[in-house]
Amino acid sequence: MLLIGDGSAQLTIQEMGVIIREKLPAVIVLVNNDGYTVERAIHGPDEVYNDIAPWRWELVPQLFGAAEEDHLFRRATTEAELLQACQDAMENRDKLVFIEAVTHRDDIPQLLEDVANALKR
Ligand SMILES: Cc1ncc(C[n+]2csc(CCOP(=O)(O)OP(=O)(O)O)c2C)c(N)n1
Ligand SMILES: [Mg+2]
Repeated sequence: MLLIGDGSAQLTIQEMGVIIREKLPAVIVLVNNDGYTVERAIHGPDEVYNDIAPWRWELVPQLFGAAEEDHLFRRATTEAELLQACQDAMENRDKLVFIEAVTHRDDIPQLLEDVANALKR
């Protein structure tokens, strides 16, 4: 089970090829918040260096060789869709399940906001 950001995933995505080659029944939850949100919170909320290319995540398992019947892709933009995607993952334990959880660009936890404000001070 992997929980990963969209920015981090763009640096490490080739490991999905290993997951597919080894037929690992992984569940990957990718938080798509359109870039380096933790960095935006710390410095440069609208600077281009915190932007990333918008990838077509639904195509990525195929790119790395996953057969149609061996993987499941779900995009969740609401809590209900995320819960459904998790349900689908539980019912497909033999497959690679790739969930794109879409959140707002600037949706951050209170703790991160507090830390960022302390750093700015
Ligand atoms: C190899 C490498 N490059 C750069 C960084 C600096 N860095 C730390 S967090 C981060 C952004 C992470 O973005 P994302 O994975 O999308 O997470 P988010 O904060 O958006 O949830 C970057 C670039 C790093 N830790 N490692
Ligand atoms: Mg991100």
